Amino acid sequence: MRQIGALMTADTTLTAETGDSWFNAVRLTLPAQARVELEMQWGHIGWSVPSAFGNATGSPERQHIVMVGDGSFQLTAQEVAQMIRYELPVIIFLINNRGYVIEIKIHDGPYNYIKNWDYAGLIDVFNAGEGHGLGLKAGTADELAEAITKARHNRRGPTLIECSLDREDCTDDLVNWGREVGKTNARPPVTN
Ligand SMILES: Cc1ncc(C[n+]2csc(CCOP(=O)(O)OP(=O)(O)O)c2C)c(N)n1
Ligand SMILES: [Mg+2]
Repeated sequence: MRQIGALMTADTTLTAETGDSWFNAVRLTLPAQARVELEMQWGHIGWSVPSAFGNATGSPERQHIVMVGDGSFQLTAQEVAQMIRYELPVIIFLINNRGYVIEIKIHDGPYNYIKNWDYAGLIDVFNAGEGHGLGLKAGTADELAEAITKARHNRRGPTLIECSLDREDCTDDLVNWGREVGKTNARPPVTN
């Protein structure tokens, strides 16, 4: 988050997906005029990538950044192909923590552990030999810094940086919020 925060300028728009990306994004200290798009009201997953695509089409003068979890990404992954088609230099931080971590913190169960994908590898599938999308992997802070430098130079298409995180490596805000939501959900139904 320190490295993503350092990318934020007056000309940056960050779109943060439902999941721990929410809690991380709201803790950023932002420069004036920087924009952050969150969709906390409905919280439907899969929103961030197509939303950033539309936003990048409408305001190409801004640098668009996305933070999206692995689970959310699987719903609308194909929209990255649109960014390739329209040569939009969106930087996508794909937070791969191997599952629906926000849901694990509310109510755990086997349905929270999804099939892993080669998210960075997907970009070449979408390029199909003729696009300028870039897929990179980062497992350490140094690898992330290197990937961000490459992303900033890739101006003719999106760059997806797959960031590998431990499942337990989430914000304390998520842990506390999840505990409270879990308690509320567990209330017995009111009977008359
Ligand atoms: C359309 C839709 N389906 C299911 C949900 C329930 N849901 C909320 S968050 C979430 C998982 C998000 O996982 P991920 O994107 O990997 O985020 P993280 O692991 O960072 O929490 C799910 C399934 C939802 N909000 N919207
Ligand atoms: Mg996840």
